[in-house]
Amino acid sequence: MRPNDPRILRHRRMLEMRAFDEACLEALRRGEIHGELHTGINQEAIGAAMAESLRPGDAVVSTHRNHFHALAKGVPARALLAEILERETGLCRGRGGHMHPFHPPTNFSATGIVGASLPVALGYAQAFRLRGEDHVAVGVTGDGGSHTGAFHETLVIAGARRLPLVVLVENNALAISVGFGDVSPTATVAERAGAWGARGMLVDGTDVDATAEAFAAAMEQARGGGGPVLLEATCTRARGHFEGDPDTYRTREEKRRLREERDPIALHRARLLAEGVGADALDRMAAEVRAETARLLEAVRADPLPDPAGAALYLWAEEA
Ligand SMILES: Cc1ncc(C[n+]2csc(CCOP(=O)(O)OP(=O)(O)O)c2C)c(N)n1
Repeated sequence: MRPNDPRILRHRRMLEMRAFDEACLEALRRGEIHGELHTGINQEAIGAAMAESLRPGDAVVSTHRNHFHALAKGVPARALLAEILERETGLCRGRGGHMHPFHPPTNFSATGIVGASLPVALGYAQAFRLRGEDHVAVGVTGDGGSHTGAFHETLVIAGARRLPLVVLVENNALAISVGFGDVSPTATVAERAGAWGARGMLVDGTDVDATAEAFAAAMEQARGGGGPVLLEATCTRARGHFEGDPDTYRTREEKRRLREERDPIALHRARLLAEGVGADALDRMAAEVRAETARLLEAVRADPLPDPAGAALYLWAEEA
């Protein structure tokens, strides 16, 4: 197994993302995270695929389920985890928490307001155009967000101006408890793209190889001046909408089936094994990633919490 083999790197990235969210779950259980936590478990293939085609100057604006997109954009894992654990060493000094990580050096941000990531990404795309830069803005949303007015307004402007924007829809078929099929007028989100003069693409977001290829093609088109792309990646959500969601709108059997049949890491592992990669080598890599993430969590735990006396800091921009 060559560690620089792109197939192995993809696999490792997925393992790192899952281990990251498992570390968040552990921290939540120990009372180290307050407020809501939305994990991306079972959606790792999309984040890992994004990481390959994003460049430093590109922008990513994500959602409440943002950890993997941040890691894909190159946001430092330590400062991200520290933000989630509300530490002074976090991206926003512990004031933003898991739904509001901001990292200007990598042009990464997120919002907990459904659909609101997209106009912000549009703003990045317009700025890149005005400055004559060949960067691409990626706005991420879930399928629920694809029904919002902001989604439509963003694509109207991006289509009319041929802006360098990729709208990435992570379609896990649920918006909290609402099934995609119960509320969507179309069978897919991607097929709506023509209405905005965008290219529509649909990919199986549990297949990391196919998703990496699709995301690369979307980025290439947007970067090359070909106008916006609406890329829909289908996937499944293994856990409740947030930690604490009783998740009674799905049967146990259905959840078991999703975990067993649509886990992107298990699917990719099976493909690598079939291609001749050794099981031992993959197990070693998984153990290594788990150990690295455990060390990361330990390090973040030792970081200080914000001083309550500073609660009113950073609320207003200072005059220059
Ligand atoms: C404007 C707005 N309306 C409602 C909510 C409450 N809310 C949070 S997440 C969510 C569902 C989002 O579903 P989807 O976009 O499919 O993303 P997923 O959670 O499946 O990743 C809702 C309704 C919100 N955060 N913002």
